[in-house]
Amino acid sequence: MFTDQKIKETYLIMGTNLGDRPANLQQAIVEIEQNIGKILDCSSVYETEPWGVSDQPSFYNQVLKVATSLDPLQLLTATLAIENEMGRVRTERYGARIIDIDILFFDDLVINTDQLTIPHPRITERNFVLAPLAEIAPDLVHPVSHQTISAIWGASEDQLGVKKILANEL
Ligand code: PH2
Ligand code: MG
Ligand code: MG
Repeated sequence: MFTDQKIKETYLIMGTNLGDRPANLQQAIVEIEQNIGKILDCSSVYETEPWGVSDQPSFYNQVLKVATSLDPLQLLTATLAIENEMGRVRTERYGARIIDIDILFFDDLVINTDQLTIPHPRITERNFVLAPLAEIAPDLVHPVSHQTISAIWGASEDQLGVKKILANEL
């Protein structure tokens, strides 16, 4: 009944650019609620220009705030299991995928191991992360740079486009 397993707040980003992108996000949300924890908040869906490898379809990206009792490695394992279960096949780095689920933050923890880097090391370079994250967590303080997300988003030098998709367009 009582456990000392504290509930943590984690921010995840989902990305998809193959198949039925809205359906892929919906399925991932169901899997996350079943396997990771309660979704406390979610951003709008954004259609975003592909970062890293430009010759591929545009992405749909969405950020979730999730309450979880998993530890960081268990969370990583759970996200990879959902990706596999949804049929993700890994080809080239930054290439097209049915679903990608990345850990952005885990409370204010800082981890640097071979398996896992938290906060995600490329948040600051990516409008496709910053736009949805700033929508739901503008005042969140990055535990390494100590800047708020809205300040980081305001200073972003990424040129790639991000467009909020209205609910009736999904
Ligand atoms: N994910 C990548 C590489 N490039 N570009 C966009 N717009 N959105 C993504 O989710 C994305 C990307 C690797 O994970
Ligand atoms: Mg990724
Ligand atoms: Mg990933």
